This record gives sequence, C-alpha cells and structure tokens, in this order.
Amino acid sequence: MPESSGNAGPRRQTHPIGDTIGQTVGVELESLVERAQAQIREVESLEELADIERSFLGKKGELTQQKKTLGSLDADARGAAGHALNDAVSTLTAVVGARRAVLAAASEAQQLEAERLDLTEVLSEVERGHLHLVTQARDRLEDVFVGMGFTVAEGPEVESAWYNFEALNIPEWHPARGSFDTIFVDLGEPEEVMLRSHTSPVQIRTMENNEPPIYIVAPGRTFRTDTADATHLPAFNQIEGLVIDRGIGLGDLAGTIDSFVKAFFGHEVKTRLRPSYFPFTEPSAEFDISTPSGDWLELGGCGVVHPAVLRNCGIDPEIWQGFAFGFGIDRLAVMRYQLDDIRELVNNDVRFLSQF
Ligand code: FA5
Repeated sequence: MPESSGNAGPRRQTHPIGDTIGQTVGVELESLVERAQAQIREVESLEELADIERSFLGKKGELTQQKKTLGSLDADARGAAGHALNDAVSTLTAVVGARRAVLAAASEAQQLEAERLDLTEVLSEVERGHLHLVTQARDRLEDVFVGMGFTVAEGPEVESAWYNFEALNIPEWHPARGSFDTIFVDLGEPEEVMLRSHTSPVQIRTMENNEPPIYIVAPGRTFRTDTADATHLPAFNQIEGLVIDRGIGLGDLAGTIDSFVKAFFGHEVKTRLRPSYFPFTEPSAEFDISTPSGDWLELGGCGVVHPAVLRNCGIDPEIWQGFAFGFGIDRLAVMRYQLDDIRELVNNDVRFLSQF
C-alpha cells in the first residue's frame, strides 16, 4: 500500500515538540546529533570510534544524560521528546555501525597488505651452492666409466669378514689382513663385523649375484684406523673396477686404466704399472700417473683377478678371466685440483670449497 494514504505520517511529525522545554530539548538534540555525526565521520580508528560511541551512547553518554531530563517535562512534551531521543539514539547507533564497518574493512585490508607475500618477487643476488669436490670427482668418474661401457654397482659400508677379507683370498692368518687397519663393529663374533676397509667387497657381491660378462665400477665410502694427515683420512672414498669376461689379460687392464686417466685428466697424462702385491689379484700392480713436473704419482692398486677369488664366487677360472682396480677418489680430487692437504676436503670451510 502506498504510504501517502492520507493517514498520519511518522510520529515525529505528528508530535512536534510543542512547549518551550520540548523545543529546547529538540534543538539541543539536533545539534548534538550533528556534532556526533561530524565526529564519527572524521574518526580514523576503531578505538577512537569506540570512545565517541561511549561519549554519546554510553551509560554516562550525552544522549543518556538527556533521557534523564525527560522527567521534568509534562506528559505531552515528555512523549515527543522521548521519541525524538529514541530516534537520535537509533540514528547515531546506525551511523556508528556503518563507520565501524568501513574502518574494520580498511584495517583488514591494511593487515593483508602487510602480510602479503610477493611470490613474483625476483631476488637479485641468489647465493647458489654446488656439489662438494669429492662428489664432483665421483660423478665425473662415473660418467667416464659409463662412457666406456661400465655400469655402476653399490655395496654396504658395514661388511662381514667374508666379504671384506676371506672371499678376497685374505684368510684370518694372512699378514695382509693387518695392513688394512680395520675398524671393527661391536656386533656378533669379535672381529666378524667391520666398516669396509676398501670397496673390493663389492667385487664379491657382484660376482655372487651376476653371471659374467661383468663390467662394473663401484664408488663408495671406506674406513680405516688411519690418523688424518696431509695424505690420509680415516673415512675416505674409493672406486673399484671389475671386469670379468673371456680372454681378459693384463693388457686389457693397462689399456683401460690409460683410457680412463686420459679421459679424466687429459691426453698429455701418462700411466704406468709397477709390480705390487694384493692377495686378490695375481699379478698385482700399483698404477701411477705422470705429473707436469715429470714425477709419478700413485693412484691405486690393480691386477688380474686371482682364480681363488673367482672360485669363491662360483665362477670357473678356466672359462672366465678378469681384472680389477681400486683407487682413492679423495686423493684423485687432491691431484686434479692441486690441493696441498687432503684434510681440506673435510674441514668444511665454505671459503675454500666455494672456489671449486
Ligand atoms: C686397496 O684398497 C685395494 N682394495 C685396491 C685394489 C683393488 C687392488 C682391486 C687390486 C684390485 P690400497 O690399500 O692401496 O688398496 O688403497 C687403494 C687407494 O686408496 C690408495 O692408493 C689411496 O689412493 C686410497 N687410500 C688408502 N688409504 C687412504 C686413506 N687413509 N686416506 C685417503 N685415501 C686412501
């Protein structure tokens, strides 16, 4: 139904504040409401808004005080002034509510902005790390050998006496056993479980589990009671090589070592074999590489796989022959990067490591 039906309009208009006191109340109220609205419009924080709300609408607020004057008016004027006061309270409550909503939204937006993470931000100076020298050398060795047709094998760092010694033709009484400076683990029979002192046990594990022909390299950590000095670490890395095929001899070993050294160090570097002794190879040799100053540097040991080792792994030495080699990756990194002391590799001095 349309509102202008000829009936009485809103109460405020049908009950004008008639008498003097009523007029006084009406005028004061109007200016109070205007003053309050102006203050509310200008307020910039929720806390200040709450103060203003309290000062007009609170228990001791100005509007509440006005209500207390109603008792001194006559009945008619009291009714009109009462309505006017209630209207003023509702108006101000609505204005405070609207302002509070605006301020709350602004404060939330401000907080979101402060907590914003710019995922598209590009940092200009990113300090990138890189692989450790020994890891770089190991990766490169694997690449070179894989390029020559080898696959990469692995074995455990904790070994039994069988794999670390006996299957490699080093029985308990053998003097070579003492030369490996083994670190034993306090498990099972005394001196039966140990940290592997070389990567040669991986030869045995590979031959036990694979039919020849075999062409593997096995890089990994090895451990000895050696005291750390310029050329020794108690925990160091070796890489083992093993080839088992028909008609393999010392010439294949020498050719393989020479090819690998030239691929790793460069074509100008020469290699040589010197007679040596290992119980698991016969004949055995140490292999050296030439240095720019004309000296020779020992890189590792090698030899033709001993028939007893083949038999220990169930391989018939009448049909299959092979060669093996093993050398220190840390010492190789020392040579390649011309370091003075092998301990630099484990001091973890970032100023040193970041140069490579
Ligand atoms: C062996 O460990 C034999 N298993 C190598 C081998 C494999 C011979 C296959 C024949 C056939 P040797 O003890 O010499 O050999 O160690 C080989 C290389 O490991 C050394 O030439 C050296 O480069 C490195 N090496 C040995 N002890 C340490 C150490 N404490 N710190 C750093 N590198 C070491």
